[in-house]
Amino acid sequence: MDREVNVLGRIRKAQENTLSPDLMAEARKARRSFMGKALAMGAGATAAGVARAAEGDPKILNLPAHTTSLGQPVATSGYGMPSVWEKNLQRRASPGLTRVAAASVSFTPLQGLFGIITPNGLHFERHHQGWFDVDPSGHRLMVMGMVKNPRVFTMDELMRLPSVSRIHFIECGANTGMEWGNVAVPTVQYSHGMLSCCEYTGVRLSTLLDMAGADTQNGRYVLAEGADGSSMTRTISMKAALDDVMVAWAMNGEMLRPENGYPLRLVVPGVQGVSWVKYLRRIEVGDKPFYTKDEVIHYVDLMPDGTHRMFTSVQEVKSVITTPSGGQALLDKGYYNVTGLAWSGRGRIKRVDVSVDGGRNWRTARLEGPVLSKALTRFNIDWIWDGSPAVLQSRAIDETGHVQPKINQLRAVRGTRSVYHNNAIQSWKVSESGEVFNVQVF
Ligand SMILES: Nc1nc2c(c(=O)[nH]1)N[C@H]1C(S)=C(S)[C@@H](COP(=O)(O)O)O[C@H]1N2
Ligand SMILES: [Mo]
Repeated sequence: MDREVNVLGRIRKAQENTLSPDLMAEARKARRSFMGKALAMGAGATAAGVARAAEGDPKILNLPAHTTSLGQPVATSGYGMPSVWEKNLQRRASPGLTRVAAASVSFTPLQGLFGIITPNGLHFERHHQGWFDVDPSGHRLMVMGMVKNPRVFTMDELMRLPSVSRIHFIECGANTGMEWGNVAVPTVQYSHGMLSCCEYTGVRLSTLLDMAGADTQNGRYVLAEGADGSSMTRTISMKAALDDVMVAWAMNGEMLRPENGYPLRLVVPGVQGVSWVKYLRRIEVGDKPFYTKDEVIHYVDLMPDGTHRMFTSVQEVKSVITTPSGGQALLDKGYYNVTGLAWSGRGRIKRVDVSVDGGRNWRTARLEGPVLSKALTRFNIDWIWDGSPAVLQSRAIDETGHVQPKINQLRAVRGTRSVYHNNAIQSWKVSESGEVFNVQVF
């Protein structure tokens, strides 16, 4: 009996790789002799014997354990985690991109996401000097400068105020920056992954400015400062501050993650990520831009005439195909759902066109709802791949009529010495083998 079971065990293992005719014959033989013995031993042994024999025979229904037994008990983990089968979907840092991991970036795996919302654990991270898990009981937000009544708020005081929830994208001004000169990175995670989109909950900055009696006539600028040692500081306009800027404590239904500014961050819809100050501790109203270190040196664009463009206040219309994208492989000819994301700091996405021949012909993609202002918009389009080489591109147009440019159109205006604010059309080449590569098409 032991011998029979061993034979069955070995065959079953082998079947995980191949089902050679030899092994099939051996399995049938082993099963016949095993069944005979089991019958001879009487009814008691039969059920177990048949079950074991079935495991060895591919023609008998072999039910997986999850259809025949009890599952895990509740609360195996108090905070739910993704399936073990999804463990390769991770934020990733680009090796060698920065010298210090505390002043670096981890990229969102856009190729593995669906819809428009970025799960909190996969939100990209950009720190100028590392992240902290700040104790909310000791955290304060000061509102001062050109205000009648300077105020200091605790978290409890802020969270009593009327709150709003809004879905917006956040994109680092350096997103796609490595692609400015040439093709630099292999996948959409590294080329476009300094991009996320969440539902934020918090109080409108205008509410706080109102409570402090801000001089919104002469105080045309607002400074936001973070509580990390680099005291990240950025100027925004009073116009934006009174419009849709939020002081947020929540992201996708839960408190902010420490990496993303817990317990408080500024949300500046449509504006580059650096203005979304994390660990927000101070708001100052002033009558001119503050010209802090973070705005005169960082995230500036060297223009063709040699001047530096500062205070880029809007992330221009942009899109990217996330599947198929660099590093992926098409398994066979035939139907594919080409999918991607489009966004604009100026408002809603109006239309996305997709080309499969490097920009000669364009078809209009389906926009999936909801199509929200200053949020990611998901697009899909049908494609039958005939097995020949193809170059996939997407081109977004926003409600203000701005059209996503080709890389050479962008270079014509911005020159060749920029890093930041690259919203050019992305090209993915599908080779005959089905492998997908990052390429530049002029
Ligand atoms: N306090 C503070 N705020 C900060 C930063 C920082 O280093 N410190 N980085 C900024 C930059 S450059 C970006 S792109 C965004 C990134 O936000 P995230 O880490 O939540 O993705 O935060 C911004 N706010
Ligand atoms: Mo950034």
